[in-house]
Amino acid sequence: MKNKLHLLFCAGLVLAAVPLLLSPLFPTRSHAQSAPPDANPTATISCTKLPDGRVCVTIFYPSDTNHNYIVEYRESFSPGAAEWKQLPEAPHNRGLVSVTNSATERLYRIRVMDQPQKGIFAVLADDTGLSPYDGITMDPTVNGQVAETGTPNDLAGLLDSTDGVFTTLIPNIPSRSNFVINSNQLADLAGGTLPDGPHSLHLQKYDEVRNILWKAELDFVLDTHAPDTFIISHPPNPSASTATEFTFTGTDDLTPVNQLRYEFRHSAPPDPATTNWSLCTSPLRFDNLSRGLHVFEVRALDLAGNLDPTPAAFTWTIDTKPPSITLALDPGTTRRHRATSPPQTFWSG
Ligand SMILES: [Ca+2]
Ligand SMILES: [Ca+2]
Repeated sequence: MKNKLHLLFCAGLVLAAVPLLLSPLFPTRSHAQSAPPDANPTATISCTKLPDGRVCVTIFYPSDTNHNYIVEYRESFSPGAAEWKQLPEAPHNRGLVSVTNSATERLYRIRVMDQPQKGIFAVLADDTGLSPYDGITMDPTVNGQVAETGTPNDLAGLLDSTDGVFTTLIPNIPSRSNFVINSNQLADLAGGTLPDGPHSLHLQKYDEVRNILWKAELDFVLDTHAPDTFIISHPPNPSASTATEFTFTGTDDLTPVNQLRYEFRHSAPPDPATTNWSLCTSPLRFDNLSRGLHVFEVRALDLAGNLDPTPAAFTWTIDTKPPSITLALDPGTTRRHRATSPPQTFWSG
């Protein structure tokens, strides 16, 4: 399910995301502060249901640097029933924010700020795999942004803990700048290697007396291990049928079996046009196959986009001729004869 909705709303843009239903928009009174008169933010919101039942909400908003935008949400549609909270993943002019959650309803809004949004922000540089917004990735590289005024000071990080000792990642980072935290730095934070699985990266930016100025948190799931693929059923070999069906499955370290995807390749040499990989599901049926040699390969694909490097394969030959029969001739003598239709009597002197 994927919906895209647009709303033009002076200064304060309110977006409503209702997972599993159409996403209605509820323009409400603007909560905008003193926005410039030419500020008419236009945004789109889309909801995508993930295989595990969660909903990925993606909001595209302006990325111009002449205005400062802030994306906020609250958990209830009822006015005053819940506080607006800022989406920390949404730097003021990044233009895109995506959040994945199990909330049944959420109301989003975009506001134009009259002051630059301050803070530090972090997102995955390349959220690989089925969804570029689900936080499941084979590449843990983090892109970040510092947006504040003041003197440069250290940016420090801590992985998978909130009460440990933060390690300086970037000394004296400028007060308005972008930064990258690569996999080696993350591995250092992890104490040697960054294992597959869920992680929380906590970032802190300090002032000149080492007080914490800003915090940011980025949750992601690292998956660098490819799944395995298994063919469960296949045609006999040789086969007399030009139609057949395969069933197959796979296993992965992190992606549940029912969320694995599969690609297949079927080739019947010497036809090279049939050797592209295509997405498929099990069971997979083939009809009107030609006589001769066939090769079927299937490989699993996990949610992070890792492909099984050793696809499961099955080779078989289709022979549509009736089976040969043996005719008894003279006592003690047999001759092989390939039957035709209808069978003919064969005599030999
Ligand atoms: Ca992903
Ligand atoms: Ca995996």
